[in-house]
Parts: sequence; structure tokens; C-alpha cells
Amino acid sequence: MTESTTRHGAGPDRGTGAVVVVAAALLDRGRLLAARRSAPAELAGRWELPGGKVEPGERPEDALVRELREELGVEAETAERIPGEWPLKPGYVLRVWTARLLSGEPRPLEDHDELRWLARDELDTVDWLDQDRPAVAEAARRLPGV
Ligand code: 9L3
Ligand code: MG
Repeated sequence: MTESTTRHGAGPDRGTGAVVVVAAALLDRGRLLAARRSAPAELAGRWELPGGKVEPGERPEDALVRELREELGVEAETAERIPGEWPLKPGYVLRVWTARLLSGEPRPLEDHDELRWLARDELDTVDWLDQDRPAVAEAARRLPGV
């Protein structure tokens, strides 16, 4: 059994006590999906890998599939964990998976006001949240190069 399937109870990770925020490097047709946040005010206008908080008792990968359904209106599956963990605000950490679209075309239904599919050489055309940058750089290695 993995750590995630044995975890019970509240959002805080059993090991660290931090709430886990999961995000997706959604890859499709050689591009990565970037989402522009519309809230909260201090993050609005910055770009992120879409996702959100793991709920109590939820597996992180399931949380990510749920968040992509809620925020983008798509069905997706997680593929590969991007190694690492990045601190957010105090008590929150970010973990990222690559993900594949199974059905639907992403639309900014919740918390975002714009979406863009970016090729590898376009990744620095948007203002990513600082905490997302290492995972975006790692995801870029999965995109066709120039
Ligand atoms: N956050 C940072 N990078 C991301 C995501 C999905 C989230 N790729 C931060 C922003 C919020 C917190 O994590 O402070 C919770 O995210 P959400 O539930 O508001 O999406
Ligand atoms: Mg979110």
C-alpha cells in the first residue's frame, strides 16, 4: 500500500502536517495547459498548473482528477508524479503530477479567467506563480523540443 492509500482523516499530510495542494501538468498534443487565476486578489492574473486542495481522506491523485473536472470540465488521468514538493503559504505544500486528457476541452469554469495551451518555447510567455516554476520546468522536458 502506498502512503496515500493508507492516509485517513484531514487534509494535512500524515508525515509533515501540511495540507497538500495537488496540481496537474496537463499535457496534450505537445502542449502544456496554463491557467490564469482569477482569485484570490493577491494571486489573480498569475498563471498556474490547475488543481487544488486534497480533501480529508482523499487520495491525492483522485483529488487532482476531481479538481480538473470541477475547474476545467474535463475528464483526465494522472500519469507521473513530478519529483519534489514546494512550500506554498505556511502549512501548505504543492505536489504535481503530469496528466492526460481523456475527454472534453478545458474551459475556465472556476477560479480561472483564461486558459492557454503552451508549446515548450512559449512557456515563459506567461507569469507563472513562483511556486509552480520548478514543476513547469520539469514538465517542459516532457514536451517536444526545438
Ligand atoms: N496554488 C499554487 N499553485 C498551484 C495551485 C493549484 C495552487 N498550481 C496555491 C494557491 C492557493 C492554494 O495553493 O494559495 C490553494 O489552491 P486553490 O485550492 O485555491 O486552487
Ligand atoms: Mg484550484
